[in-house]
Parts: sequence; structure tokens; C-alpha cells
Amino acid sequence: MVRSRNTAATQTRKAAEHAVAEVLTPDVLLGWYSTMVLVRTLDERAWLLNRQGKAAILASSQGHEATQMGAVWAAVRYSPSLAIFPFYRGLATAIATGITPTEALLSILAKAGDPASGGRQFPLHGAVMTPKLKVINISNVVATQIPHAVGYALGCRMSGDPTVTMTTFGDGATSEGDWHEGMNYAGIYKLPVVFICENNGVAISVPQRKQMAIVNVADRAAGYGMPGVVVDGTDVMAVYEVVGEAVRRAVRGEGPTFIEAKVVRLLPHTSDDDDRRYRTPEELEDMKRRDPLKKFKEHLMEQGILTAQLDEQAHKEAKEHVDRATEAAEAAPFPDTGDFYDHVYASE
Ligand SMILES: Cc1ncc(C[n+]2csc(CCOP(=O)(O)OP(=O)(O)O)c2C)c(N)n1
Repeated sequence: MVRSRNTAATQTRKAAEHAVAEVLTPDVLLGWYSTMVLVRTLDERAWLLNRQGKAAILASSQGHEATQMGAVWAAVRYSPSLAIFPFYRGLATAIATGITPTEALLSILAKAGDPASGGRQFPLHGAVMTPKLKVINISNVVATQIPHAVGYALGCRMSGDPTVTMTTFGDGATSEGDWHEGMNYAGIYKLPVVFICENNGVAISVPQRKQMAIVNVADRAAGYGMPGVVVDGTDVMAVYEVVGEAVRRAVRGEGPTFIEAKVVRLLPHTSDDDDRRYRTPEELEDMKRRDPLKKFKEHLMEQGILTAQLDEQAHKEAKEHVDRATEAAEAAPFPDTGDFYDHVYASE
């Protein structure tokens, strides 16, 4: 049943909160939509801050949001406890875990209050404990998080900790030895790991067809003795369902799952890249038709859950939220030069 507009607007105001669902009611879906609008608005703002010379470098999550958010929401919903090892494109992952837009911008602007690294790392890199889960390490070094995630899952098993471990990465990461070794180990020991490949079809400028002779990366999972599932990563509800099943499988002690979520990368690889050198305008137009936010909006409107008025409200509130976060982050101090060597050398 669709709740009244006022109630839905209240839900919209809670846009940064988790929307972890028992049942996907219209209210829950509106909450998801508002949070996706918030992340998109934040990502666009971060890009602007980069162009103003205030943010050093960014890897946008635009086009990956449905996979990143649907996966975290399902994992939080179905696991008793969750640890996550994401990759650098994870702004939507970060917000879904409970990191606030202000915290994300403190990191993007390299300010001392950055919860991941105190402003000492690439944006959103480092480790952070959020109320709901542990983000153990976000690193720029492609695929290194995969053996880390598998080792963490092994540690949990050995100490009787029921945590499920999730790791996210791109298609290019599956060309790295680290990925193969991690997958193999998790398969042999049936560790509770959910591997999520956010396949946007390119590793910077290298298309998938030049990386592997198969269409679905998921086919590789069979070689490691685990299920390989392909999902439309631009469909948040589809992602929620398959990740939910993979997490429940891990909780039951049945071992790891590999999920290949087909997504689109709507912006260049990073803010330092010019994708006009390797993507045609027609290709980009085609990708925009698969924009997860646009698709979710159309779906909710078709279902009569979202109205033009609620949509406008969600965008207005997201902009206000991001404006406040930008103001706070811009006003915040940079790290003190005196603690430059902290966490680099042992002090005693
Ligand atoms: C070990 C290592 N090799 C190379 C790089 C440079 N590099 C950064 S991102 C990237 C492409 C990764 O592509 P993919 O895994 O498909 O993720 P995407 O960025 O497309 O989401 C490369 C080669 C790196 N950071 N680390």
C-alpha cells in the first residue's frame, strides 16, 4: 500500500539512513530511491569540487549505484554481521554502509575529519567502522582487497565469528593473479565470502573483449567451485535479491558466491581521464539509457509509487543535504602537519 505523500516526504528526508528491508514495500522503495538520488547529487558535487581544484582525484560511482547500494542493503539485512572490502569506485557503497555525505566530502577534500584516513589517503580509501558494519580496507591497488577479504573470512571461521565478508571490484580486477588466488582459496575452503564484480565493460580504456575470451566473467566461477551469477547491475531490486541469496548461502555454511553485476560507467575512469579518446558519443548515449537511477525512477512511476512531486522533493532535499555537507566540509581543517608520520612508523 502506498502511504500518504506526507509520510513519503518524511521518508525522503531520511535519505541518508539505511533502507534495509524485511519486505520491499512502497515506502522502502521510496527510501531507496531518495538515497540513490542523494548519492548521485553528492557524486556530481564531488566532480564539481574537483573541477574547482578543491578535490584532487575522483572515481565516480555514477552508473554503479544500484549494484553498490542493493548489495550492501541485502548483506546488512541477511547477515548477522558484515565486513566489507570495497574498491575505489565505491561512493554509493560508502553511503549505503552509513558514511554520511559530510564524512564522504571530508575525505574527498582531504580534511582531518575524514573517518577513513584522516585526510591522508585517496578519497574514501582506508578503513572505517560504521554503526552497521566494518569497512576493513579500501585500496587503489587493483584486486589486493580480494585475498585480504578471503583471509579475513578465514580468520572469522577460525575464531567462530559468524561475520559474512563481501568484496567488490571491477572486471579488470579479475585479470589479476590476486583475484584468481583469492577465489581459489575461498572455493577450496568454502569460506563465507560474497564476491561482487561490478562489470562496466572497461578497465580504464581496455574493453572486456581484450581482457578475456568470454562474455560473462561469471563463467570463471565454475573453475573455483562456486556459483557464478549474472545480474543486471542497473536494477537495484534484482541485485538485492541475488546478493540476499548469496549472503544466506554463506550464513548456512555453503560457501562463497561470485556475482557479476553488469553496470555502466557513466563518467570517465577518473577525473584525470578523458574518455572521448576511447568511447563514442553514441556509446555514451546508449549507456545513459541504462542509467540505474533513471531506470528505478521509471519503474517506481509506472508502479504508481513515485510521483513527479515526490521526485522533485527528493532532488530538492538531496541538494539541500549536499549543500550543507559541502559547507561543513569546506570549512573543516586540513590535517595537522605535525602528525604527518602517524601510522607510517611505529612510535614506540
Ligand atoms: C595493481 C594495479 N595495477 C594497475 C593499476 C592502475 N589501475 C587503476 S584502476 C585500473 C582499471 C581497473 O579496472 P576495473 O577493475 O574494471 O574497475 P573500474 O575502474 O573499471 O571500475 C587500473 C589498471 C592499479 N591501481 N593497481
